[in-house]
Amino acid sequence: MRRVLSLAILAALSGSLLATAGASAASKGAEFGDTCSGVRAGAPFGAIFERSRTGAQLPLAAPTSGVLTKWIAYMPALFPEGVPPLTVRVVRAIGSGEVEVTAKAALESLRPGKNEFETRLPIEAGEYLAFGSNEGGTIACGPPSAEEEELRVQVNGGGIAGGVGQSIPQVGEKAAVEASAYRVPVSGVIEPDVDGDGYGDLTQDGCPQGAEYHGACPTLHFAPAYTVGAGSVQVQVKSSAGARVAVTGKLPGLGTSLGTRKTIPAGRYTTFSLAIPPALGAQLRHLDSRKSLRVPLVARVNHVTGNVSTDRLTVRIPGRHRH
Ligand SMILES: [Ca+2]
Repeated sequence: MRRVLSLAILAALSGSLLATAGASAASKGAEFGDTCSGVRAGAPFGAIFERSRTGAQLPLAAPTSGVLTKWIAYMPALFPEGVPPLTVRVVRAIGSGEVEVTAKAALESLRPGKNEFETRLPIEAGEYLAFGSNEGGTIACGPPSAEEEELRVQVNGGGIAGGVGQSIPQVGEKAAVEASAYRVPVSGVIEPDVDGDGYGDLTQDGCPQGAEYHGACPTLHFAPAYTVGAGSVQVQVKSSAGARVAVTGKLPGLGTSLGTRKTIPAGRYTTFSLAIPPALGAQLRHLDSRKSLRVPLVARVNHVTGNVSTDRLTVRIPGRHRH
């Protein structure tokens, strides 16, 4: 079975285009691809992607690494018959004549006009969206018209195999690419994934500060009451979600700290026992029992950056020197 991918080739991006993509990424993700309207079925490939095109409005390849959160297909007003469900494959160019499929979205039944589909696929800068089906057959915007050719709109794209009965590559597979001049009516939206959990940080990830959570980040609360014993201080902490929590305190001027950590369940106060270190014990023995030492404590969820999953409590530890 012959596998041929048709790839489109991509024009160099100007600095201003890149700057625009970066600015929009801050709020709603960066769009890339081609927004041309599909006009024809039966491009002789099972999947096609655009690599370069003179005058492209958007980057044709993913401008950054992150998560593909949406793909958009611009279909003809008169939708052709016999088009199978379509999807996008994320493809990475290997040299000029081959690609590897790194991810694939779900197959979708398309309708006339603009079609938008939510997805969640890892994507790296420089990868392309190849538009096609599972069984051969796709829709393209068509090669440049004679008029466009006069304006030197050149598309360098790639077609991946796909006559009827030919399979096209699945995730992890490679395919040869055959050059084509088709534009591809597909764009994608990419969001950053700073914590690397596979959820787009702008719209999919409720806790982009930590890879262990993609719902809301846990919130922590100290109980206001605490107990000071001979050798330790007991405080209570609860979390909105099960979490590995560290409670620590700095002792200014003593060059030491106190702290402990444990995994706690959601919604229930759990006791943390903080051993009083020798240096603090020594200081307390010299401190008048009518006075106390203020020790600021902080509770944090492990591996969640910033202050979103923290709480603070200052405990007062009485002196132990009696007259
Ligand atoms: Ca994320």
